[in-house]
Amino acid sequence: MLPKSEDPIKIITIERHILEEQLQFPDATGVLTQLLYDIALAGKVISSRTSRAGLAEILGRTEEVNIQGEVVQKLDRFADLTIYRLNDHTGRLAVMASEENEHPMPISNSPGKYVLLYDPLDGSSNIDYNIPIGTIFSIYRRRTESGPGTLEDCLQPGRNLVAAGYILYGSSTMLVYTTGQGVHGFTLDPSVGEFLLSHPNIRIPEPPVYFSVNLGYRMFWSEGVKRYTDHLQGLDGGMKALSLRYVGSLVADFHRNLLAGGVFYYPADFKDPKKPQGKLRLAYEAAPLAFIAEQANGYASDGVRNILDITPTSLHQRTPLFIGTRSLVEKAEAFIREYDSVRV
Ligand code: AHM
Ligand code: MG
Repeated sequence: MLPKSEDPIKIITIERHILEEQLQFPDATGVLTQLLYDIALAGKVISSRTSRAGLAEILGRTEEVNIQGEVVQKLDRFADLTIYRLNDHTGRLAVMASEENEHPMPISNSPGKYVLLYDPLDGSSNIDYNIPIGTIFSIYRRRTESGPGTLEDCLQPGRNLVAAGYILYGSSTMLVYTTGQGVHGFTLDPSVGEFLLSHPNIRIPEPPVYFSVNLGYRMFWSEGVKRYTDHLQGLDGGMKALSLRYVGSLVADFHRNLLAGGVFYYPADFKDPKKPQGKLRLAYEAAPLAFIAEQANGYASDGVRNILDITPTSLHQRTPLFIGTRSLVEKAEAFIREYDSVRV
């Protein structure tokens, strides 16, 4: 028996949380709720596999090269198929698209009203080294009226997002999501197989602590980005130096800065002088995290514009990305405005 003065601990499962959020919308049909359950389930399945990634039957590469020109890891393929198969028959989606597939995957069998874009296993170059990796997901309403969804349904600005989130496979597995009602984080309790609310109403704290960037590529950056980096390091005397953290898994780097305060950036670079571009993809990496950042009082930009205002023109379009504490992202925009005549 609990002593009278002590409140019982309130255990909120992800199912309960999503359902309670749904109750705030009297017109809600429950379809989005079910879709989020399905994604949480996919997260549990992928988590159970990633936690065994060191085992011989899983670790290693397939022979395939994906649309990005990268060797597909077996776990990438597993995560991609898991999400697809858990969602292709439910009647909730019109179309899906993922980093691992060149074209959208329309749902022909009783298509539904939502669109799911996902990066099944982001940071997969880290798989072999036991470094956290993540799944990123975005949900839109379809634009087309009926029938299987199309590319047009997938190419929407982040501003239209209905829900977005990520699952981080780290020292524990966490699912963080928003439906535009704040950002909420859940930790998977592996003993019961449930995501439990552990981080309600996440807001990026002040003052910021970290900056996260691949400093090894400094030589390829624009003048504005170099000077911005000097600024964050306290080299121009404009601010106290931030601490540097970068693991090379976007979800992990973003998550740390969401909880601690800071900025992650992957700028345009001039490795190919004729074609400056970032590495990260607008539709299924930058936009969903931008929605989460904004809901947590942060901001995301491509250096010039709000990421959420950009309409992708192709599924795998890349974008520079600056994301995290609002004041730090706005500072990046200011440096780029001042020093970069060329739009990067
Ligand atoms: P991926 O989608 O192929 O895994 O690549 C994206 C990853 C991000 O998670 C991470 O931020 C970035 O690539 C790291 O790139 P780099 O190794 O150039 O620093
Ligand atoms: Mg990725």
